[in-house]
Amino acid sequence: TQSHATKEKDSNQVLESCEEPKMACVGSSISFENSPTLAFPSISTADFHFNLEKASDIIVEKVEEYVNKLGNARLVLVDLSQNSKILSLVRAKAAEKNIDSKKFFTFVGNITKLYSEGGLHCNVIANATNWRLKPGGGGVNAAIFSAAGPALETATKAKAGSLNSGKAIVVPLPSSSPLFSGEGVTHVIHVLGPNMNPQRPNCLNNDYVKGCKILREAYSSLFDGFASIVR
Ligand code: AR6
Repeated sequence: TQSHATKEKDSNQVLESCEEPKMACVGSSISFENSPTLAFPSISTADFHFNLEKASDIIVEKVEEYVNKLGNARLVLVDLSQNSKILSLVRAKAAEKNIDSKKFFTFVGNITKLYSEGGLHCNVIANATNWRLKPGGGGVNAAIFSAAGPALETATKAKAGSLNSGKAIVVPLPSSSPLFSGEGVTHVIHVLGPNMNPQRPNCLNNDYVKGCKILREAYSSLFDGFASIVR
């Protein structure tokens, strides 16, 4: 319904003015609950067969690089299962770094239902897409295009017809999309990661020198895209 988006807008305004009792100010520490939040899946590690150890190093490295540049905005790595290997690797590696756990954490849930099923407000979600920026194909791409309805395909086409690997593209989600009205998602950022799956286009044949470089570029491009929305 429209009411969620309205509710969220109101509480953001409250957060800025810091006046209401409902307000999430406790002493001088401001709650991050209504902060701009990017939920992102682990790029390339399922259908694209990218090595999980290497991917988890890169995720933690890039989060560490960006998290303090983003003000009070949050980054959340999401996966479907409690047993997700990539989530546990990233959690363990992030714990060894000096990363603020309010600004970066992992979350188990469907990225298209984070608010309705998980109570987590994420105004921006990332999609691990394909080079044609087309719906379907399985994984998180199929889930996001399906949950967002045709409005996302139209809005995506208006921005670009294809994407190079290592790049991301920010797509504002029309308010007619159920992801906007039901989940409070205002933007989808499509990201194309490196592909190690011989059954998919542009396979890198286990060239992890290239692959890691492209995955780093993909996360930089994703987080730069999120920063451009937050600003
Ligand atoms: N919610 C949260 N996480 C998810 C969801 C979901 N609904 N679905 C999958 N994941 P993948 P890739 C996690 O395969 O490896 C597509 O067909 C999943 O467990 O979606 O970059 C595209 O069209 C994993 O951790 O993306 C491309 O052709 C992560 O999301 C290709 O797959 C990424 O898995 C891209 O492959």
